[in-house]
Amino acid sequence: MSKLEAVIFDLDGVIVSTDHYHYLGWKRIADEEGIPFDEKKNDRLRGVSRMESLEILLEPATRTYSEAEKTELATRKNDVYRDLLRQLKPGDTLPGAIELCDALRAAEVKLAIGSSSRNSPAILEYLGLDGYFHATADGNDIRNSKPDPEVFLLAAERLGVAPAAALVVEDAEAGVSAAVNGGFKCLAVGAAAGDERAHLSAPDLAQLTARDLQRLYD
Ligand code: B16
Ligand code: MG
Repeated sequence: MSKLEAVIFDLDGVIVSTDHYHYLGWKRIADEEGIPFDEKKNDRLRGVSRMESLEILLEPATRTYSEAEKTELATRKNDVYRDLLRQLKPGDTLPGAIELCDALRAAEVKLAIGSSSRNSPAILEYLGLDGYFHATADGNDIRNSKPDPEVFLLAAERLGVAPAAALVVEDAEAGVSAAVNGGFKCLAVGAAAGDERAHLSAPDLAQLTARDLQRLYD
């Protein structure tokens, strides 16, 4: 059996709470278009690509949208979201995230980001974390977003670690599916905590030690 060699962290909802900014961005578009949208619906967008998120948002729409209109809506949402991201600064990480990363690093476990977001590089830069992770893979690098495992497989490949020796940390149902589909073990946090497919669940990363994660591979 493999020992834990790497942890691949999802970004939005695991390292940083940009999920609320996504909600505010989509909510603005939904309100302008007269489409019902709430936090519960927003949970379905976690880990899902921008255009697939738009398709989910448009499900209750009373008219059809052309491809050009969809592109315009997604661009408008991203402009609102990018504006909100500018508030981020070093330290704006979720409770326990960096402490756990530092402890894993001290235990010589490799660290990666595996995110669907094309805005990942900007987010990591605002947080002062560009260069902190040993590898990153994000929405700019992949064709198939979660629940396809592509982003996590790419992150593992960039680390030089086999999926069986890497743990994925996720806050999204689609992300837990991606981890399982890729042959990774999964720690589910936040909105995904309690997902029965996960190997461990926690409300956030604050209560977890590096040893808690290593124990899954003993
Ligand atoms: P963008 P993650 C995901 O990030 C978000 O959870 C999801 O809500 C978003 O639609 C997706 O990134 C794409 O984001 O529009 O910035 O490219 O959770 O995979 O880190
Ligand atoms: Mg997420």
